[in-house]
Amino acid sequence: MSTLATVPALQPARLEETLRRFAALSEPGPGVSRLAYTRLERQAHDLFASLLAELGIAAYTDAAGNTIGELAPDAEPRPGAIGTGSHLDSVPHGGAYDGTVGVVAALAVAAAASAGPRPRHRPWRFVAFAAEEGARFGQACNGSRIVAGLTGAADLRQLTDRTGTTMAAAMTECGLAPERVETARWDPRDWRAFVELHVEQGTVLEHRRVPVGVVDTVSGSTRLRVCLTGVASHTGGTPMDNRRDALAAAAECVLDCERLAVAATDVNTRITVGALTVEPGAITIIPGRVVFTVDVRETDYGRQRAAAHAVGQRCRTVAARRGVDVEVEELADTPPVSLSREVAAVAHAAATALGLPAEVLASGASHDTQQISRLMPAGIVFVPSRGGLSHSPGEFSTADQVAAGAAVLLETMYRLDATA
Ligand code: HGY
Ligand code: MN
Ligand code: MN
Repeated sequence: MSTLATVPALQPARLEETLRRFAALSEPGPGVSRLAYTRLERQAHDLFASLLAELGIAAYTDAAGNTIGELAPDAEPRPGAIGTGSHLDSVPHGGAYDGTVGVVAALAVAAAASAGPRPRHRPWRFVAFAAEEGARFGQACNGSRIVAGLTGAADLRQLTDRTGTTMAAAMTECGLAPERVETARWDPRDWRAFVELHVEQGTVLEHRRVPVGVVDTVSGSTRLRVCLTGVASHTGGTPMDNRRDALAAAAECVLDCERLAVAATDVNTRITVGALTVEPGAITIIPGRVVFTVDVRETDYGRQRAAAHAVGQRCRTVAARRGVDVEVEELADTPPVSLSREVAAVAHAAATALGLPAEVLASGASHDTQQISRLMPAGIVFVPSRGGLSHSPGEFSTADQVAAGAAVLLETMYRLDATA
């Protein structure tokens, strides 16, 4: 790798140390648990702001909980800021890299850029988005959806976690201002481009032994909550031909979801039941009520909607045959997006200039940049994930892989800065 490897801020050991500091801000393990709009997420944002402050970069937190720092240009100014960053919340017992790698790399870029000597013609913004994971409230990318004007104050009062706490209440509890999130919106005229570094959360780069990925398409996701209501009754006294077993019906629905995805014509159709609750949940009671979530992913919106519709239909057919009531609720729906070819080309050229092979690929996971791409040209650079594992304590990327990604990110930012 070129001279960038000599940049102190990009050294693997330093990046790994910062990753460890963020990973320590977690509920008890295994893995990292730092859910959206919790005290721990805010502590992570405070750490981000303090690390920027050490570089002389003042950061502010907006009404939605996004934390943003800006480095002013030091050369002939050009209109429109460029930005980089990612999210600091995690799924329960997730990994130390999902989101955090992009924030740590943004800090390294801020350190390298503020040290110079290369000129900067645009404001450079460093962003930690709030509440990117849908694990708690169902909807993903909330902080970035808010800045993109896709989620407003009214929505925050509708989204609830499994305890019934609304997102608005959780935000208020964290000292944020859900009723003022409109003030957090970004003006596209104020921006030139945005680029995010993220772990791949898949196996393409590892299998092809390529250190850098450049994303062309980010999958969309439709998220459903299915409630099946049967009759809770005695497991001994109730004959098999006189049951309305909600869990047996759910089990059939879960397998049908898998069958729909496996039978789909496109490998990017992915359907998963990730959470399921059973009531009353006792060994001697036939389950009366089951609630489960369905996550439908696709790189083509037509297929995504068709797959989500097919899931609902299958659940209704199974429920009708088994005499069980069914409700299918849509929790969130985000279309797939094709990211900016311009930013992808700049990132690819940056990797090449550093002597790093780069591969263009789709992202199965959703990302904040998916929302930001509605406001400005935006791109995502991937680093490999060991075994493709993510949303798991086993999530891992080597320090050298993270350092290579951060170097590509820095070079990409300088190239975007230099564009017209
Ligand atoms: O769910 C996702 O794809 C992302 O990790 N929020
Ligand atoms: Mn992520
Ligand atoms: Mn994630």
